[in-house]
Amino acid sequence: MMSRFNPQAVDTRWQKVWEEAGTFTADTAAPKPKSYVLEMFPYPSGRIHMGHVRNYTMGDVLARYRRMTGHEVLHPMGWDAFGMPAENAAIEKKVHPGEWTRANIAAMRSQLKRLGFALDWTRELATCEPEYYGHEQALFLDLYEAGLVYRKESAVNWDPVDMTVLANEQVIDGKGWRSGATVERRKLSQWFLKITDFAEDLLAGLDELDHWPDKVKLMQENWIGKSRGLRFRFKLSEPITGQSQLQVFTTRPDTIFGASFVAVAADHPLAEAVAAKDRKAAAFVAECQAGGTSAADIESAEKLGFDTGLTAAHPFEPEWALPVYIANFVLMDYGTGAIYGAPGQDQRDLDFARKYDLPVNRVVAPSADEADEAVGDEAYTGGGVIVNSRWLDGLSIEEAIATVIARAEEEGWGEGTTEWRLRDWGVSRQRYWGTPIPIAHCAECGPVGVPEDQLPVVLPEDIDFETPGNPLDRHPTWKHVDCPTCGEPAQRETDTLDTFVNSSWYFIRFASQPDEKPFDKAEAEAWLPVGQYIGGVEHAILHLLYARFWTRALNRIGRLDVKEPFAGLFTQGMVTHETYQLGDGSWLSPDEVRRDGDDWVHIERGEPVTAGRIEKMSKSKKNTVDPDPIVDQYGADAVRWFMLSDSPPERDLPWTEAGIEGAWRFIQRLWRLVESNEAGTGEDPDLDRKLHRTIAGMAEDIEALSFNKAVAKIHELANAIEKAGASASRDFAVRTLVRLVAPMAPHLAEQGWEALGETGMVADAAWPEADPALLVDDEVTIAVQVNGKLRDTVSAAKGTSKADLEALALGSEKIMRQLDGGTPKKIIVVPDRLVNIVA
Ligand code: ANZ
Ligand code: ZN
Repeated sequence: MMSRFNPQAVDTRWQKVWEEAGTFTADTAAPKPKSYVLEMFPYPSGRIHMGHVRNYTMGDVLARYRRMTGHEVLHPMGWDAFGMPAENAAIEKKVHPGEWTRANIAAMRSQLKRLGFALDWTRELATCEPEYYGHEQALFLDLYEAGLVYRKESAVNWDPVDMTVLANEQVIDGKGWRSGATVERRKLSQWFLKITDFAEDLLAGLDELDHWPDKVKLMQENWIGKSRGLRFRFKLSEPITGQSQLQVFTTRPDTIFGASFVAVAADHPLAEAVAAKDRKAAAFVAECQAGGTSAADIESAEKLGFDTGLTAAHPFEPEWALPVYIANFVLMDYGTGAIYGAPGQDQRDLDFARKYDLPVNRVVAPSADEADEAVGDEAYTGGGVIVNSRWLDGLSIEEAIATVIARAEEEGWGEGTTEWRLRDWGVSRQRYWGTPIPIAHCAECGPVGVPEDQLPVVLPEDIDFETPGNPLDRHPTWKHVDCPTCGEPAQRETDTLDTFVNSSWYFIRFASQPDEKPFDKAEAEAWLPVGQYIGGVEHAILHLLYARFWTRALNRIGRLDVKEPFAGLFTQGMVTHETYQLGDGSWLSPDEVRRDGDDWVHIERGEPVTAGRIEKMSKSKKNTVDPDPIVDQYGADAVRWFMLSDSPPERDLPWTEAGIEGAWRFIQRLWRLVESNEAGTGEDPDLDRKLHRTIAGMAEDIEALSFNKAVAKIHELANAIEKAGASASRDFAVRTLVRLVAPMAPHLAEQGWEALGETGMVADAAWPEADPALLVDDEVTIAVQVNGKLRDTVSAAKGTSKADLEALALGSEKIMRQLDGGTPKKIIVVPDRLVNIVA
């Protein structure tokens, strides 16, 4: 009797079987090749979304496939559980961040479990638990001891109403996102990690990451930002605070004859000295210091300057006195915090020059003929030759750069240098829900690391969010401790670590999780590096860079031999959905609208709805689809199948009702094939060939993460099986099909494996082997000639006998027409190649 595949019963059944058998528990001691498959762990925001489902399905297919190909697989899952949303929930909903986070984790864990992912849940971790962050504190202290952690003053965005430091993204148009107060720039003593120590190595290491997308490597390269250039000193018209020179940095010394002004950052000592004597200058500096600290804020702001009245003498033309400005677009912490502007060749300098009526000279042109062309509103930033530059004229940009650097070094007023865009990583956060920084501040001893036997420094639970500011700072008792060194009263550090620290080493803790230390070296190295890491491209820069740094830092202090954490990286596309809007512009969710012919209407109100662009699913546009009801209705396998089938994994996947229904119907079709299978006899060579090609092709596709191609091959194979009559080949093909779909549709596969009377679980079965003999093309094309001229081709099985080939050739209509009833004089046959008829 035929029955429908019933995922509601089947899914939970097999999930329980896998769990009870510990099928996906990774065994470090297993004598098999190891494979570490990891997807970026989620932030426990409350519910999983389709983006998670897609990401984790891809990793799951690879993990299950690797198991079937004889690997011991580590495929863990955990929670990136510290961060601001929990604190916001605490303020808005009056629930403790820990309670909110743990409830979300529980909800999301059960959502993930319903999808049947082959995860090793015994290694689950949440970064907000002392069992995790205590080890992080120990690692932080190790790095402190090794000189890779230090403290320095640094500017932060300060919200004077909420009395808190804001992240750059919390500053909107210069105002605090919650309070609306104008944000101030304040200096605070903060903790930094010396990522710049590794700049060269982080850059060089990219070359060896053959299994990373080029675009991600390029983004990392740009972020690290290695620039070669010249540092040199201008002589000032009068000394200021004892300094008669001003040092600038340029990457384009070839433009030196185009210099028309000099500018310093608002926090530059020269600016401060001028401001001390001049009220207007002081007001300008204060204005620059208001507003956000992010590079993007600075980049987009209007270019403003203040003329200090000082001038700087041009190094080659001392009589040229260049005005010295304080400018809002010059950053203090890059290069020397001072520049010269060459408006003909730099857009920012041009905007500035036009605004303050400074000379604009062209010193680079596409060719020497264009030397006199005026510069309009656009600076010329392209290549070409140097013009209007005395003895540099006619040189290429590169030659001119080298020439100027050589002269500066010879004459002693400058040096060729390398500057890095990469800054040390500021990890101090003035918030509660994060890893406490394990330091005590003592009046006598300064900052002292908390001794290992006093770790973890646990976050206090009894905190209050009613009053503004950092709850750790305001806590009545928590921060008061005795100095670990001298025993005098001291104060705990009340800053917590950036959550990116949590995600910089979680993959190591997954690999090895002893109680007494962060990880065991040998055990961790049995798994590391992660063979395949999968996640969103939004983490292409910071998370990956920090994890690469952290791994190198551990390597430097001898804790690990590996340097690169992720051997393979894949960034998947997003799940998208059409958007819907009412006439007033308000967004509607997909379940509030229905189709009406070619139009859309609001289900309850009947109002017309405009269907808009297909965009990434997001709460703000209400175009999300919750996975839970979809799993209820269609089952895990259909959802997984749809996530894999319709688009290449690196592209966006538009969610459609038709798509998920199609996947569901195909799952049912596969089930019918299994259910109706009968043991036949005899061979079906065509089906055998199709099967073995599918086996080989799918292995390649899965290894290349081309899941949509693998799915397409399953479709073809299913078609071929459906068409074939009963035979031993067909029976074998159905059994093999079940193994082939096991990574993608694991519940159906287990149920089918059992229904076919196979033993054990399909999850433990071996990936089928392709027979090489059946992979070669065994149809050959035979050329048929008449008197040496090609008249037709026929196809035949390889190895067809001479007599059969002769008959085939003579049977061709074209040849019969050629012969026109005559009898051939002679027929020459070259097996597998040609038949030549002499007429
Ligand atoms: C003169 C010049 C002429 C420049 C020209 C550029 C183009 P990258 O390549 O990113 O390293 N600069 C240097 N220090 C700065 C600071 N602290 N804040 C803002 N801008 C700064 O950028 C180096 C270039 O950025 C330098 O080269 C300098 O302007 C500017 F046609 O010098 B250039
Ligand atoms: Zn002390």
